[in-house]
Amino acid sequence: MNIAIKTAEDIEKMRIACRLAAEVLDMIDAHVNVGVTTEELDQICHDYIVNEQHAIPAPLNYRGFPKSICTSVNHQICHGIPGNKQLKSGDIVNIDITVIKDGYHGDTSKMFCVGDVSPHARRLIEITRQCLFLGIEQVRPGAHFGDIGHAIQKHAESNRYSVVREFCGHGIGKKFHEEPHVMHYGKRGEGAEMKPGMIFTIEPMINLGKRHMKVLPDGWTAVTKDRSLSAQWEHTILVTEIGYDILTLRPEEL
Ligand code: EYF
Ligand code: CO
Ligand code: CO
Repeated sequence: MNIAIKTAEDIEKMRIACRLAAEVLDMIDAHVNVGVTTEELDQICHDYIVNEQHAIPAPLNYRGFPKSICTSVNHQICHGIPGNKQLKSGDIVNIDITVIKDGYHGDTSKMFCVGDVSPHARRLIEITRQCLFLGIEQVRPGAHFGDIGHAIQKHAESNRYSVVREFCGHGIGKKFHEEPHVMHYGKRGEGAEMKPGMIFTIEPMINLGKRHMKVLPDGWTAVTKDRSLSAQWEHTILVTEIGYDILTLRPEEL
């Protein structure tokens, strides 16, 4: 496995791309309301990225993906295509943003609650957020990628949830997806060793029911086979000399 060690110049450019991606999530927050369509959210993000940030929405046309953001609602796990269905009270939605600025990618996602969301859905969202941060806390030079997966799987399963296996975090930089594959399940000490200058995403997808998924006939949207709710959060992480830096951290998370 060849995991890139980013140069100081790469890291500075990654910081900018990641900050822009985080700012799109902050901006879209006010628009995620009952009655809005995910297509409208896509258009607002697209215009903001292109016209205000002078950046490029990475998903658009990536491997043929038709939109600028991914919007995954309720039992949709990831890669939901924005469409003309209105959000309704009680929906939970993941918005996943990747921007390209000056040739570098920043990738982050968060969960939004629409109107009155049930306690069991809120609990899934919160445990999934904790899974992300428990994974992030494993990051330091000398740690193994399996440590991340182990921490996430342990927390999800001890709360009687399941971890989606088919999708993983990924190295990121000048390319949207680079080595390594960052699994959200696994054993401590397995996998490559982390080194300062590596940059990758952690993006656990956690289901309220069983872990199994299928892809809808649209060819993109992954959903839970048992139609149980699914949640996901994502950050882009830099391995530093002493630990980690969350490049996509938002002010609300400080
Ligand atoms: C051919 C896509 C390709 N893939 C990954 C392409 O890392 C991501 N989010 O954190 C991520 C986002 C997108 C993405 C947006 C579009 N694609 C999707 C589904 C299947 C597939 O296989
Ligand atoms: Co993403
Ligand atoms: Co990603």
